[in-house]
Amino acid sequence: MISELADRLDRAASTATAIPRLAAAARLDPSGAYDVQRALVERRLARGDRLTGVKMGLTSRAKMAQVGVDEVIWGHLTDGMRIDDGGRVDLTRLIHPRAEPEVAFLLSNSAVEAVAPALEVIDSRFEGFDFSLPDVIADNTSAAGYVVGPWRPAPEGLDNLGVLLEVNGRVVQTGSTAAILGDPRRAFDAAIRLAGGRGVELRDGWIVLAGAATAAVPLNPGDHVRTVIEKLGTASLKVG
Ligand code: OOG
Ligand code: MG
Repeated sequence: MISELADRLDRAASTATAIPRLAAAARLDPSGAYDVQRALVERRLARGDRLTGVKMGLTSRAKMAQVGVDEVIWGHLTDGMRIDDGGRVDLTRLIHPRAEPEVAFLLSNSAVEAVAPALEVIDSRFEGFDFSLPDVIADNTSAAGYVVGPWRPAPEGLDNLGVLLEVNGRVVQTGSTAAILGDPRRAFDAAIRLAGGRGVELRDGWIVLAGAATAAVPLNPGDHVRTVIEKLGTASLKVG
């Protein structure tokens, strides 16, 4: 059953076709949903993708409220999801993508080596971007792409930095890194703990996305999306 559910999600992502929710009918609990997520990611790895890190999700109230799920979740990142800073997102390969501002951590010796402003592109494989907790876990927490801006050593306080999300030069969301579990470093610690609890040891060179500080915004053709994070700088993408 795990494998059949992973196949359904894998097909939805690779054909950019939304599917109905699947967790309730399959009686998936969060733990079973992480098994599906693992099987889904393994299909990507079998096609040549490499793991590049993990992402935390629903670490802020703004995100929990937007999707109606209020538990912290995590997913896998692979190199196939990487978008260069300033690079292009191909809308034809996605269903109903959204972008959100993130803080990225670079891992070395189980600790934070550097931080960067980042954008995540999320694209739920479920119709209407509508899901339960086990659905979104099984769907690799809607992961679809990520952009990392310039790395820098972590500044002293990371816990109250202003966050802007701009589309075509207009500010569409504002927030603070304080929205991320009070301090994005807590999301980093949670990533090590939660992934570790499922047998995934974070490796040197991996990145951790802390989870968005604001709600996500839909991507439209021609959009230029940029996040500006106080003290960290900017990361951007273009929608092609
Ligand atoms: C789930 C993924 C949440 C975040 O940063 O909170 C997430 C979703 O919103 O579809 O990536
Ligand atoms: Mg995110």
